[in-house]
Amino acid sequence: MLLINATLATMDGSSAYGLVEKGAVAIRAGRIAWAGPASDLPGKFKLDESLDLKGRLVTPALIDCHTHVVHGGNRAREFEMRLEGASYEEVARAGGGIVSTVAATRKANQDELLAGALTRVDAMIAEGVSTIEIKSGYGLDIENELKMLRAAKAVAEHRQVRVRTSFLGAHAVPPEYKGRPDAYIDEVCIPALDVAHAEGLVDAVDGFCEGIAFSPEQIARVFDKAKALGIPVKLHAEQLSNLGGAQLAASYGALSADHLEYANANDAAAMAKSGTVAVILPGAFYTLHETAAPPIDAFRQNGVAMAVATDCNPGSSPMTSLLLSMNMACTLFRMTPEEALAGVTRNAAHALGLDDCGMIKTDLRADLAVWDVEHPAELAYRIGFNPLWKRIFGGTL
Ligand code: DI6
Ligand code: FE
Repeated sequence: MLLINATLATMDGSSAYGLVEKGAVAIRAGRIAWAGPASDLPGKFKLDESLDLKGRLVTPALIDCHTHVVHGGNRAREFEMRLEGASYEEVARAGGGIVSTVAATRKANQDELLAGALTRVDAMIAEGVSTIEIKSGYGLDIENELKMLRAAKAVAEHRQVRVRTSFLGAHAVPPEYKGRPDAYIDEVCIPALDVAHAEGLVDAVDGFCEGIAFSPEQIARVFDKAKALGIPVKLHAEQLSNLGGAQLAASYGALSADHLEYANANDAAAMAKSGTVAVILPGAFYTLHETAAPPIDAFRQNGVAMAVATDCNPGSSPMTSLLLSMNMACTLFRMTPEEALAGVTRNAAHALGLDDCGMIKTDLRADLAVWDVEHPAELAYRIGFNPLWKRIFGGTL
């Protein structure tokens, strides 16, 4: 297939948006065979079946690199409580919060979890998303963590989408281990990781390093296990306070550290050294009425790549719109529209350890989004509007 009469935002880092006016993209066998100005198109591609985009914008398909899209139930009641004055931490300590989603997730069977996730995944696909990271972390026992990961993998069998799974056994202490986080890590989390890995269910290992969750020492034990199994790590770090999670993640060469509202310039420097991507999650900042913004300037100055994701979860970010995340990243954190688009394409791919997507470039997967807009800044600029015209997944419209 040959796309002609297109504006391309290749996001290849060569110039602003990697913008190409009057561009063409040749697609063969699910890959990008050629992309550039139509005037430079090699003759052999001119014979391909062509699709006239009438000037529409083509970007890499979007990548949501941080989601909890598989979960049971919802937390609308907690939303009300927080509006009545309770804080996120107070709700969590009162047995609500993550633990209430754990109860609902344990109750659901794998098919029910899948069906719930698909409704949210469909909303993401409708906005041009081709790759979704999905975490476990609401099962918190071996069987239920496996059930979540199997449901996550099954998403890719039911929809035209790629899934990368992260094992998040160290998300919260379940009620049966209340007050015994170390025992939970040793008796449940690490053995669950072993079993899930043996079943091929784990692409990365994640954790929640926070006062209401796990300490850096406890996370380090899980990361040591991941390292022994050869699995890359990432971490929810400095979301509600600074416990040193970003530094810990960097010391393990983590793919990403995520949230980072309470991170500082030293954390940014450590992340730059280890090539750890900063995943910015404005949906959680917004939902929790957070006032501390992630240190975007420090990430910029240190050359830390920034990704943007929905954090789609029932508690702190009940959001499926990656386009809205981009808008929030700009308006709330003053990221540029170009940084926001890089954050859901090239840098989101990095955050998942993927090198075959996230840009429009020869040999990469032909995962593309075609938008009814004139300029790529429009994608982050609009609020609650979806200008997707068509999505191309693995070369298929
Ligand atoms: N940080 C978050 O924002 C989510 N998990 C995490 O570690 C929230 C999960 C939830 O509230 O259910
Ligand atoms: Fe999260």
